[in-house]
Amino acid sequence: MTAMKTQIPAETTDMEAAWKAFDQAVQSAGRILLSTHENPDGDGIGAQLAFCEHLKSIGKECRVLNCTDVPTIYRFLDPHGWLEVYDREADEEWLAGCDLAILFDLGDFRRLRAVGGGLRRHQITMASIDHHPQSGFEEYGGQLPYTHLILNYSAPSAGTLVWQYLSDYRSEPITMTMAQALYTALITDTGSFRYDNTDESAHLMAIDMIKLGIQPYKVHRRVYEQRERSQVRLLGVLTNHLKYAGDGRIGWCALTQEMLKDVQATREDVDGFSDFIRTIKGVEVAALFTEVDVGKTKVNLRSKGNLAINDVAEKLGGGGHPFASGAFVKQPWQDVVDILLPLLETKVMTLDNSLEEPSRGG
Ligand SMILES: [Mn+2]
Repeated sequence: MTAMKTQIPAETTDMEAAWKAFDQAVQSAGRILLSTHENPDGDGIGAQLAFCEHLKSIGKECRVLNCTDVPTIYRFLDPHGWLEVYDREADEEWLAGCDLAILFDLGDFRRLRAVGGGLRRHQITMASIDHHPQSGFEEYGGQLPYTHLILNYSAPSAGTLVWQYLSDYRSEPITMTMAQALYTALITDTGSFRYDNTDESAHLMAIDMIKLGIQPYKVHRRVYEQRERSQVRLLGVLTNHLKYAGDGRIGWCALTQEMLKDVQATREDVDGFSDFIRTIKGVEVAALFTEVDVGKTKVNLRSKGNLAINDVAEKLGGGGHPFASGAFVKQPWQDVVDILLPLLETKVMTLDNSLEEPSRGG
């Protein structure tokens, strides 16, 4: 359950050279696979779809294969049905013939699941475009398996990196559908410009997307005003079972399979709940435990920004951003709570009674 410690690679120092080499790899490839992490979010999906459209427009054979399906709220970004779930039997041959795989927003290599296995089996050349601390590459002897690494921890989203690439290397203008996908990547990863990763580049990108014709309110409505009733019912369960620890500086909740079933909710409905707990006054750290199956627990951690919590996620075999991280643990949720809460309590003890700052998501 403890993650093997490998050396955390430094971010790309010479971005210009890295993009140039990456572009050459793209230009010389015929068949390209795009993928992102399991349970993909708006950033991974938006980055993939914009890039896929770009590749198709320059005549590349390209498919988007993810190890798990896409949340329904992001379907509107994919009018052509490009997002596919990888099926080893049906897709193995196609994957084996790829010249390049481009991975977005991945963080942990293991989060490619079956797709990662396929890339490994066929030794496909890989490029990673990311803004997460890197982990999960122990199987590669502690070396990142990417031939091309575009890693910038301060990029607000992986979509931002894609925008930078397309702005510099695409000869045609970015299209409306690409802009809409990229804008979705940006707003979902910055909490609509609220998290501490929101910087000048985030707003400059938004301006560019608006100039390209997107209407921000329309995207926001599609992403944030399509809540399933099952999610609203589950929110009721969450608020009823919310607990506090560490003098109110920790807000936490465990959602069991039974609770989900009671309100006919799914795992997808849990999205954003840890961010919600973080918004509570006095709460510095939010922890959400979801029993995804018997003996399997998903942990989401959020921090208001005064305490890094990704080290705690790493202790559970996960990882992420300093203020937004998580882990998937093969233990009953009660055990995970028993392990994690004391760690968080020790952590919040180190805080003095002052600061209150905004925070980030990933
Ligand atoms: Mn991201």
